[in-house]
Amino acid sequence: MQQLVNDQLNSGLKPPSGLEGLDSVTLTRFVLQGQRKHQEASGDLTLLLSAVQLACKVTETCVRRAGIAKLYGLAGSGNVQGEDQKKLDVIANDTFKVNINSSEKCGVMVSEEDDLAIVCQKSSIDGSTGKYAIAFDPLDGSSNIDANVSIGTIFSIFKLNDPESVVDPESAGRAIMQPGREMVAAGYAMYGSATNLVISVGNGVHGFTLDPSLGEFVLTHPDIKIPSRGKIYSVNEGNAKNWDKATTEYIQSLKYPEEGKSTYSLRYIGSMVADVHRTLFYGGVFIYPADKKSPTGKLRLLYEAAPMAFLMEQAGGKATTGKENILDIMPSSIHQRVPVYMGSADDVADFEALAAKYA
Ligand code: AHM
Ligand code: MG
Repeated sequence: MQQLVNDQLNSGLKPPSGLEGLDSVTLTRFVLQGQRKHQEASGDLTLLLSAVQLACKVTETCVRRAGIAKLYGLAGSGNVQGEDQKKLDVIANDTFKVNINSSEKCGVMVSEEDDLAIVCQKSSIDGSTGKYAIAFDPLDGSSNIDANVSIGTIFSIFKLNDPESVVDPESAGRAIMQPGREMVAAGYAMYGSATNLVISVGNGVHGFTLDPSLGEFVLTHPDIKIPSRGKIYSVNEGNAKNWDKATTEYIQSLKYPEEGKSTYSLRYIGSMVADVHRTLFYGGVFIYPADKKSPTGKLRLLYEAAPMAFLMEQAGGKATTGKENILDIMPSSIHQRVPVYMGSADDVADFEALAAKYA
């Protein structure tokens, strides 16, 4: 073993041939190495991402033990959206809030589960406010929890323009309301058959898988690129009677294509994280439209639509509301909902052409 370590050191830290598997790129190493390339970087984003990473690991442990520890079912409270909160929703929310707050690198938090924006604790060293803001959905797809279907966490991180102006929930909310294009990092964790953490800090999209034996996220999918066209569409088709003309005609065109073209397959899990994850890897479109019952759609801009749009664009895909690029929207409230059409660039472009026709 000592010889192996010596060989590794002597070869400039490259693992000896045949032993490359020993050289896992962990998320921590990946982020630290990325930060070292920026001389001016203070390491604050690295520390914040490390808090997010830890919260994902704690949440995944709770998800895996949920059946045994009796964590399925309702917590007996409702959230800001008027939805029942599951026990795991509440645990995940507390986990993310506590870990992010303790990092002292974040001035503002917005959670799907909390009505108001949260002002984070100031630095215990110099009393300054953390320079980042984070919006997160701690446990997305919670209607799937009890059936043991994949669920996840989604987050977006922004830089605060004026951290010291954050004094109360109102100023905190104003400070985080920035267009998605201003995001410095976005990602999601998926608690599925394996746990993945897919992240972008604006230099492509990189996928990590939790190695349960190490307790570390290991780089397994560097530089993910979405195919320019796919063969799958993903939408809750049960709402079809309430769709607008562009959505109806678009889905019809996938099911009844012109002569010589193949039909698309339908896949819909009902967990955005899982549906978007599959779309990133296989291509196609994920859609949650506005409809007659939900005129602005269901998914929330700051912690669902925008971070996933950021990842899509970083992977070479597109994301639109049908009227505008999701990353260009200036939020008007922290829990704002928007229609979502995202995925392979050519597929989304086909929908945009129909949206323009009916505009
Ligand atoms: P949630 O944040 O309350 O879990 O709701 C968001 C979820 C998304 O994960 C998913 O894409 C969508 O709701 C599914 O909604 P529906 O059941 O209406 O198809
Ligand atoms: Mg959600």
